[in-house]
Amino acid sequence: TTFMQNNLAPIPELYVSSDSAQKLKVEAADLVSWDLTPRQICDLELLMNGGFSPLKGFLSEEDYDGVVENMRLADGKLWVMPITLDVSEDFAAKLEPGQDIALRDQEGVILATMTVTDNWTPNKTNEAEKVFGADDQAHPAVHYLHNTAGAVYLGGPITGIQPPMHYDFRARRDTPNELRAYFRKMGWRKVVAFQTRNPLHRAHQELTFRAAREAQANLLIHPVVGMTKPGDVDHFTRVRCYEAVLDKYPTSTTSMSLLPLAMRMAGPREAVWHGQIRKNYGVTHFIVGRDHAGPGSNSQGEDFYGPYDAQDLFRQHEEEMGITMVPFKHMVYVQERAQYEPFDEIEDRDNVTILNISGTELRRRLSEGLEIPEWFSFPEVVSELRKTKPPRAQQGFTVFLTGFSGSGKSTIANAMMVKLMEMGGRPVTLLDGDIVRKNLSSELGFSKEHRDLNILRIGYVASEITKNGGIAICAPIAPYAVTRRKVREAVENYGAFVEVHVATSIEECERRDRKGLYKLAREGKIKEFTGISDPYDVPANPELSIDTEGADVDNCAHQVILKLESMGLIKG
Ligand code: PPS
Repeated sequence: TTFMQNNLAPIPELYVSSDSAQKLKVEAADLVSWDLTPRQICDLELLMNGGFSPLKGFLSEEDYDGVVENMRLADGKLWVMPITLDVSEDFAAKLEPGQDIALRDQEGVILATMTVTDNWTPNKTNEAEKVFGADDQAHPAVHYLHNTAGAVYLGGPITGIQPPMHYDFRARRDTPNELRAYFRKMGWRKVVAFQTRNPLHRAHQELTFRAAREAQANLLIHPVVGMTKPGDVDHFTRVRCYEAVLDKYPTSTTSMSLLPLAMRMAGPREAVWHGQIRKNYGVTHFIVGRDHAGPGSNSQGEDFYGPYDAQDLFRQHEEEMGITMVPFKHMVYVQERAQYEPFDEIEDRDNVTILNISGTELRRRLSEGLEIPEWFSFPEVVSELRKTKPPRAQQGFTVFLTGFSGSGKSTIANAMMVKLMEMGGRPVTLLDGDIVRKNLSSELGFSKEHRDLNILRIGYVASEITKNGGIAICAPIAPYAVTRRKVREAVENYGAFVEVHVATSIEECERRDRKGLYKLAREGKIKEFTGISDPYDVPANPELSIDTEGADVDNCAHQVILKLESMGLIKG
């Protein structure tokens, strides 16, 4: 099979001709419409452009049963992944058999119409067990199946109107027919594809180049940019990394194209699915590694699949798929020879130093700003990755001061802001209670509902500042613990949240009464006054609690700065 060459004739797509597309789009505006989820948009794109050939639409119930149980469509053709249009029960209930519906993207643009021939409630437990190996929600696709996917599946043929719009890396995106045309034009009769959802390092570059050389083929780096495993490096960063690595291959041997696939992390079935998709893209050879498209460990802490299950299942179906598997070679760096070698080909293993950095170790080094050696990766790749994961002392964070009116929050916040600006490096924004109430929340009063709205707005702004690498200092009363918790969660998506309780007692605040408000509150002239006639939940676990009585402002601000230093957020 290694002598296989590609058949580069065009593959059928599901789009109508451009003349009819305009007409169909107008007619489709009257149909009941379904707003596609991000995953469904990915699936639809590959259905329409032929990437999922031989599928002609979302699976019918009969095809679905065949795929789940035997990895075959009702007509006997190999297909391993259920490509289903999951919808809500309410939406499904209002459809007649055979009804046409419009499929819209998230902006409401009609991408396709679908004739709904099938409408059924799947057995999700069975699907999880048969397709993903276990009904265990530690598997991201099983989690998706139970928590995100609708209860009902619709099946039926698709009529494509237009592909989903992509504004990023347009020159790097190809349909199967565009890639086939490219291979034809370049005279590439044998092409090895490398599937990836991770940044490429030197070992990958070596193994892919070797795989191509051994198959006497050209190389296609074919990374997934649709949906990958939650927590992966974002595709914008990855594509910049891939572009840097592309320059390391001899010119005109290697190309790269982005695949808008929504991965399921289904291991063996996923590998076969990937192979069938690549075949549709005009590829002849496909690299399958150890634990290909593995989802990580299950809720018992064990791997979902055996390390070579994917290779085994692929090998069983290789002939039928018409694409040759190239088993991934485990490449390691041999220090004495200063080069990468396949581990199983090293004969003097005991006499040389073999170096390797695991994925976990790489993430640790990135997050702590430690050295990543040149033998491991390319400087351009490391520098891109460092930008997404700057060391803590360069990441954004939020300091959230909470306490009674007159407790000293604003004074401490102002002193801190100046100290942080003196240090430099990151922009600092002060979201003081008064500033916010003037600029963001001018229509709000002091009811529970209004206070919550006010704090959630502050939290949103602080989380955006944190996301973009700035420092947000917030200084509202924020009397409700539940609301403070929501702000913490919003911020912690992007960086550290440092809750500081300015713990001046209500008696001391009232004694100081700097704005004369406590007097008015006692007289009943201000209603719902925190600490007098309105509640304050004392923070249970703040990062820091400051006693302002007997300490000057400078010292209070310094306490916060020391805390930030001990958390690694600023350099001492
Ligand atoms: S909250 O609860 O977090 O939304 O409050 P905040 O936005 O920080 O606003 C508090 C400031 O508003 C003044 N003020 C009152 N505070 C508490 N309760 C009542 N009823 C009230 N009415 C007006 C008061 O000056 C607070 O300012 P600070 O800076 O905290 O002293």
